[in-house]
Amino acid sequence: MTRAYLGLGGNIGDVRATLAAALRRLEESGARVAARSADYETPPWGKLDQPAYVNACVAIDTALSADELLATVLKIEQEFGRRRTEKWGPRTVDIDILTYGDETIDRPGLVVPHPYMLERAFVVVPLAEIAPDLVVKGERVGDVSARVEREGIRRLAD
Ligand code: PH2
Ligand code: MG
Ligand code: MG
Repeated sequence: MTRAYLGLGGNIGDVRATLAAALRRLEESGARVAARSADYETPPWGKLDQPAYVNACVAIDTALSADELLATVLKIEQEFGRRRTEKWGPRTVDIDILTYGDETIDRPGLVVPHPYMLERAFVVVPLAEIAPDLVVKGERVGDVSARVEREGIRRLAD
């Protein structure tokens, strides 16, 4: 079993319902969700003229290999209507593999740890809620979260 952390987000449709349904699908596909952050409303990053996002992070335990996990999350994105058009553009659901055990993977299509995860408040803030002591690239997630610019990020009630 491998512990992996995933970042989820979206900004089209009823994102909170989509995230919940996507996590149920993930559990049917060989991943147990061990911890889930709250949902957070976050300002769009990268491309500003798009709606606010809802983001969350989960810890999963899985026997899937990293490649199998990637194939699974891409399939779930498709099932929930993800259409890849413009980079950083709006989407129904995006599921990113942030870490996979303590593996370092770098090949086309899969880079783990996710290269920008520690720079993005919409990842670090929810991740710190479930894994403050996780160390990524030598940095403790809770420490990174404490210093990250979090203006406009709002934790949503259940
Ligand atoms: N994802 C992006 C681009 N911009 N902004 C926020 N707030 N949240 C995201 O998940 C996000 C984004 C591309 O993956
Ligand atoms: Mg993403
Ligand atoms: Mg993605």
